[in-house]
Amino acid sequence: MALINYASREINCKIVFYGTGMGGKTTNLEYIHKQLNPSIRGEMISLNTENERTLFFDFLPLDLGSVQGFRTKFSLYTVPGQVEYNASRKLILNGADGVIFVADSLPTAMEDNLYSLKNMEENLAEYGLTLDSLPWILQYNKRDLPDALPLEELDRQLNKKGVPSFEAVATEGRGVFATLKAISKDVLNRLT
Ligand SMILES: Nc1nc2c(ncn2[C@@H]2O[C@H](COP(=O)(O)OP(=O)(O)OP(=O)(O)O)[C@@H](O)[C@H]2O)c(=O)[nH]1
Ligand SMILES: [Mg+2]
Repeated sequence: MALINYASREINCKIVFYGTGMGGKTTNLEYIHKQLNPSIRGEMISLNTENERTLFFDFLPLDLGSVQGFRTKFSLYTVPGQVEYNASRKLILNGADGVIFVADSLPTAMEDNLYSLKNMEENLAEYGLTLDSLPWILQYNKRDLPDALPLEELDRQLNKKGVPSFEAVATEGRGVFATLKAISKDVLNRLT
């Protein structure tokens, strides 16, 4: 749940980038960090393995300024996608106000996408949440690759709930802010 402090008129929201290993979650965050003015964003913290895979999480704080008289802050987190780091994924999902599920568009990643989505559902269930009770959206990443699956196929397999979905090329920043804006709007709408 978002933390709303009426005394200091502050709102804190937590957005989590979830999805399979190597799908592009950290790349999304790096792009956001690179593009935003330092007056809006804080420092990005990444805890990596020696080969640049996320070990525990990435974290990027944003200060969006005043929204309807409340100073509005977002904390962006990525989970480690590698299967063996589920304890971390579960911990990071705790208290999430919204999730961007980053799916890898490659045919060879479909099984991993499905596994990760199921894993997210299981981890949410541990907190008494479901895919219907939490705002979440899909990002189909790596659209630049020639063998990327058609959108209809990704939708058919991953979007049984019919949530909003966005195409992206995180390495070039394509679709990154569209995805972030969509989930932010969703999360803020739930508060009002
Ligand atoms: N071609 C292409 N490569 C991408 C894209 N987005 C990310 N990558 C590459 O995919 C690899 C993995 O990206 P990461 O952002 O580290 O993936 P991750 O989801 O954070 O992976 P974990 O931390 O292991 O969960 C990197 O080599 C990226 O450069 C994209 O849109 N297109
Ligand atoms: Mg990562």
